[in-house]
Amino acid sequence: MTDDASYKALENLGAAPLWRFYGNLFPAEPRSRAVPHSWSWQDLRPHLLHFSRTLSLDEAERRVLMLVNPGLIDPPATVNTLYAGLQIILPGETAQAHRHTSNAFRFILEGTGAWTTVNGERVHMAPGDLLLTPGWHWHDHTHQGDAPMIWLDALDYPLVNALEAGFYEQYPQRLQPVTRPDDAGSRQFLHGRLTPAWLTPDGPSSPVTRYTWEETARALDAVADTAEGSDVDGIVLEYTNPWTGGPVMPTIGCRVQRLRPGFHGAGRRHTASTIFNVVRGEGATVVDGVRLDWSEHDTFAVPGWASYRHLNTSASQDAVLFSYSDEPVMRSLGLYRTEASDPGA
Ligand code: GTQ
Repeated sequence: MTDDASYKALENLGAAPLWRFYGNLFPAEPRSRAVPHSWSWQDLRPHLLHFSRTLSLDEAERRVLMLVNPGLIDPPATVNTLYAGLQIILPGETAQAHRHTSNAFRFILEGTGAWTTVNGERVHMAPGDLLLTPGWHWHDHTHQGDAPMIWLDALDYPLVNALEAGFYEQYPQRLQPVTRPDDAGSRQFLHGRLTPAWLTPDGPSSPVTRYTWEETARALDAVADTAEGSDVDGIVLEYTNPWTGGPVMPTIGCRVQRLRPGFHGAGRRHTASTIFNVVRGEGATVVDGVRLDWSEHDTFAVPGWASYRHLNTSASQDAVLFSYSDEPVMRSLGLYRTEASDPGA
C-alpha cells in the first residue's frame, strides 16, 4: 500500500497522522485569530439611534450592535474569549427578563433613568457605572428617563460556547418581580474595607451589583498623588470582589486606568485578551505595529499575546480607560504569561 492510500484510508477510520498537524497544534507561542481593532463611537452612535426608531423591543430580545473583530466573524466575537456590544433602550421601553450561563456586565456610556433588575434587585445606571450580571442571574431592563440610554455590554459567551456550557432561559413574564431593596448589593458593600459580617458568598462572582462612577472617580482621585502607577498602565485600579479581593467574575476582570498628560507607556504583552472603552481623553494604543487612535467612548481590542503600548496624546488632559479581560481564566488555569515587549511603530 502507498502512503497516499494509507492517508486516505485513515480518514475513514477516524485517525490522522500527528506529524502533519504538529506545528499548528503546538505553536511556539500563541497566534490569535483576533486582530488589533477599534470601533468608533461617533460612527456607530447614529446607527444605534437609527435602529432605536425602526426596531421595537418586541422584535428583538435586545437592541444591540455587536462589535465584531475582523478575525472573529463566525461565530462573532470581539476578542477570542469575550464580546462587546453597544445597547440602546428608549424611554418607556422594557427588555424581556432572561438568564444565561454567560457572565455579563454593562458599562454605562450615555443617559440616566434606566435600571436593570438582577435576581430581584433593581440596579440603577448612570454614566461610568459598572453593573454586573453574573452567570445564571435573571435580568431585565427598564428605562423611565427622558432620553436614549446607551451602554457597553460585555459577555464571555465566546468562551462559554467554546466550553459547550451555554444554557439560556426566558423568564415566564416580561419583567421579574422586585424582591430586594434597590441597589442593595452595591450599598451593602459600599465600604470596601467594611464587609457585612452576616452574609456569606453565594457564588463565584462579586456581590457588588453596581460599581458607581462616583466611587471609581473618588478612588482614582485618592491615589493620584500617592504613586506614579505602572510604567505600562499608569494609575490602574482593579474592580474587586469583596469576598476574595480578586476579579469581579470568574472569567472576566475589570479595570480602570488614568494616563497622565503625555503618558508614553512601556510595551508589554500577556496571554490575556483585553477590550478597552475610553471614558475620557484622547490617545492611541499601538498594538503589534498597528496604531489605534481613540477618543471618548471608542472601544478597542488588544488580542492575547499582542504587544501594546498606551499613549496619551494630550499635553494637558488626563485620559481614562475602562477595560476588561480574560486574565482570571488564564491565571486560574495556569496559562497566564506576561513579558515586556515592543509593539513597534
Ligand atoms: O442585555 O441581557 O449584548 O443577554 C447580549 C446578550 C446583551 C442583555 C447583549 C444579552 C444582553
